[in-house]
Amino acid sequence: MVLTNEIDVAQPMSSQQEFDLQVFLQAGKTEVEAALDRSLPVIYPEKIYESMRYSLLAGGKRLRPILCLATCEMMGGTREMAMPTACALEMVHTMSLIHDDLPAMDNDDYRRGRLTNHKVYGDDVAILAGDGLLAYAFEFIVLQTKNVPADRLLDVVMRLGRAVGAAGLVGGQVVDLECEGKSNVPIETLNFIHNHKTAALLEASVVCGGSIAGANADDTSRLSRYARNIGLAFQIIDDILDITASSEELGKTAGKDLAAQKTTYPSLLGLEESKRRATELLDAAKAELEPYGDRAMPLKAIADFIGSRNH
Ligand code: GRG
Repeated sequence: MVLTNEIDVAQPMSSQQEFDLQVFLQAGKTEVEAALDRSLPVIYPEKIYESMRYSLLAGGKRLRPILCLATCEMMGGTREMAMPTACALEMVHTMSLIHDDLPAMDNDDYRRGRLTNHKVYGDDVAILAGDGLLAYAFEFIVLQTKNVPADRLLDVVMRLGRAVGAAGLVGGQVVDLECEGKSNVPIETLNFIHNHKTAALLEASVVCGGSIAGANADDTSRLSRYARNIGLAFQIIDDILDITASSEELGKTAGKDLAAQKTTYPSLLGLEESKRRATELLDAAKAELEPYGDRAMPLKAIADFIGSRNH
C-alpha cells in the first residue's frame, strides 16, 4: 500500500498486497461524485440548491459512501442497489459538517479546502442547506433505490435516522458542546462523544450496505463491530492529525483542539498511547472480517487506510 504514512499505525498488508487501495478509493470517489452531481440539480429557488451543492460537491474522501458500496458488494449485493443510500450517507455527512462549522457550533472558516458554507451563503442559508440535505437524503433513498425489497429499505431508513438523531450525531455533538472549554474530560465521555459523532454514521454506512444485500443478524453484528472500531480509530487519528498535520494537508484549520485546550485522545493519553489504541482498534476491526476471506479485502484495506491517512 502506498499511502503517506504520517501516522502509520497501519499493519503491513500481507495477503492484501495485490489489492490496490488507491485505485479502489479513487474509482469509488469518482463514481460517487458523479452520482452526487446527478442527485441534486439546481432548480428554483436556486440559492438553496446552489448552497447545498456547494458543500455536497466540495470533495472529501467520500469514505461513508465507499464503505456502504464495498460492504454491499462483500455481502453479495451490487453497487447499483446501494448507490442511492451511499449518496444519502454523504448528504447526511455533509449537512453535519455544514452545521458543525456554524458560528454557534465550531465556528470554522474552512472545510474541505474551501470557505465554509455559511461564509459564502450566510448563516441562515447554511442552516437551511443542512436541513435541505438531511430531508432530501431520506427522500432520495426511498425514491431512487431499485431492486431492493421494501423491508430492507425500511431497515436502512431506520438505521440512518438513528445514526443522525439524538442516539447518534446529535447526541454526540451535544455532549461535545457541553465539554467545551473543559480540559479534564474523562475518557468515557470522550469515547461517548466520538462513538456518537463519528462512529455512528460510519456504522450506519457499513451496516446499511450489508442490510441492502440482505445480511443476516450475525453478519450485521460483525459489520457493526468492524465499523464501530474503525470509527473510534478514525477519531483518535483525527485528534493526532490536529497536532501533526498542516492546515493545507487537512483542508481545515489545524491545531484547533490545542488552541481551544480541548480534551483529545493525545491530550489524555499522549501521542504514542493514542497511536497504540488506534492500531488495536483497527486490528480488532479487521479480525471481524475473517469469515469473509478475500471478499473482505476492500474493507480491510479501508481499515489500513484509516490508520495511515494524513488528511
Ligand atoms: C446530523 C441533524 C444533524 C445535525 C448535526 C453538527 C452535528 C449535528 C454533528 C457534528 C458531526 C460531526 C461534524 C462529526 C465529525 C465527523 C468527522 C470525523 C468528520 C470528518 O470526516 P472526514 O474526514 O471528512 O471523512 P471528509 O471531508 O473527507 O468527508
